[in-house]
Amino acid sequence: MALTRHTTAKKISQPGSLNSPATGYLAALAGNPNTGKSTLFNALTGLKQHTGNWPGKTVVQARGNYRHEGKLVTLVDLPGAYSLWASSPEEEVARDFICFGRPDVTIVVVDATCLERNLNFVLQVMEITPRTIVCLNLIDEARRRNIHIDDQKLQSRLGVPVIPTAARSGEGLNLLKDAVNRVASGAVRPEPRQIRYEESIEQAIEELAATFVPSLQEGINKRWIALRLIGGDYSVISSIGKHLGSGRIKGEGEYGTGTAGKDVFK
Ligand SMILES: Nc1nc2c(ncn2[C@@H]2O[C@H](COP(=O)(O)OP(=O)(O)OP(=O)(O)O)[C@@H](O)[C@H]2O)c(=O)[nH]1
Ligand SMILES: [Mg+2]
Repeated sequence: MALTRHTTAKKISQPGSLNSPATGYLAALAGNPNTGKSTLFNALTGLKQHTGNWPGKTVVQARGNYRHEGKLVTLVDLPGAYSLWASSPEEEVARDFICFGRPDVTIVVVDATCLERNLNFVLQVMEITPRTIVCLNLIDEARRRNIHIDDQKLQSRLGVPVIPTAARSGEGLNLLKDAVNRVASGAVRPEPRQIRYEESIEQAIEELAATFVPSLQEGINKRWIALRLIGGDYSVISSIGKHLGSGRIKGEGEYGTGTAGKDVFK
């Protein structure tokens, strides 16, 4: 029986739906709008997909799966976002999934015809998770326009796998699936190039991160959380509350909806 939009929306909205499937790998597809994420999603998952809304949002979520070398991979097609500052519902969904959904791999789909503009987003994702793969999509269009990209050099500069693809024709998809399995299984451990900020900021990050409660320290990338807080992005506190059940910041009142009653800071 085909899943209807109604039944799947209910299914996706269950608490905990952000988390990894019980078996297999969870992979997120992220990137700027119009880079071919949904084309890639459709090419990889075929008809094995369902859609619904993200809990509490009117933003559409699409999930699907495929098998590669015996492994089931669940793929989540995230809404297009220019940054992870969470300045729109789409960006908030993308940021929260990458940060709190604990994907085994985040595939950042970039447009090979305007790489430079897309790299900003890549760097932001690499700040959250080392389990990042860059999918250099629309490589056919880049070729047509005589744009040559040295993907090996890009890979060594970024420190994460870079896979050229043309999602519309299927070019490169097998290599992409190989890379997903390798990064998800830990056979390949990317070492993304990290942005190092000026010393005073680095020190503030260290001091702030050391004050987080232990449960937060284990759960997510505390450097990234500290950076967001230093930048004045308190929406991240609300997201911690929603996804990790810890929504309060001492002396600042309630920010999140978490019920565990733990503070973010010690
Ligand atoms: N030539 C070429 N066109 C592609 C490729 N991948 C996607 N496209 C086209 O690019 C356009 C955008 O593709 P989408 O898959 O909708 O992009 P998206 O990233 O999901 O867009 P948003 O959901 O709006 O963020 C469509 O017209 C696709 O057919 C590719 O590899 N080569
Ligand atoms: Mg799309």
